[in-house]
Amino acid sequence: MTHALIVIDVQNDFCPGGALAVADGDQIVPGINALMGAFDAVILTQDWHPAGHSSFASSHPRAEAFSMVEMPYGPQVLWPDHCVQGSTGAAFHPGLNTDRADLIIRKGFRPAIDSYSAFFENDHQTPTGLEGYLRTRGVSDLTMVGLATDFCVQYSALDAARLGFTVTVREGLCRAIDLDGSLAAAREAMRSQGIGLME
Ligand code: VGL
Ligand code: ZN
Repeated sequence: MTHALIVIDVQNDFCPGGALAVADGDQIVPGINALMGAFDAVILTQDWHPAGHSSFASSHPRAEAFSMVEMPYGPQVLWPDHCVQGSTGAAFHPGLNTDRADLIIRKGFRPAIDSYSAFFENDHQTPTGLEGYLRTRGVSDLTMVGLATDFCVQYSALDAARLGFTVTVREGLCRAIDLDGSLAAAREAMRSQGIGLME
């Protein structure tokens, strides 16, 4: 059994003071660092949007942040500008141990489509390449931690389970945005797909 730790989007913009701050997002950093040594592989994801990305409310006239729009690929939340390529907000939290990472996978870099999942963009079809990387390394089991539980962690975990990986989400090492009950919905969706939810 080969077990990888997938650390989702532990970036400045998702931590207190950032553009799309998740409450207590920074609190998970020491626990994630401490966990890294127990895995055969450590992979970090990095939300990485060009300026003017279509998921930014600022790219849509009169749209408010956290409202919904219909995109060609389905419904999409509009976010404050965040994780712009090369910005301080897009950098990893300075406390995160990035030296231990075997792979850093960036996502959300195509202007017209968002990518919550580490595996597929929000059309659920365009691959990021992570599946091939994991399979060619013989990885069967994934543990996921990071930000945010109800968006990028959930989408990554659901795609991984659908692809046949055995998936555990360590909820104590995740934090949620929780828009309109999205955390409860995410927990239910993950549980129903056989994803292990652990503290
Ligand atoms: C995320 C919203 C927009 C996340 C990324 O990492 O959960 N959420 N971009
Ligand atoms: Zn994003």
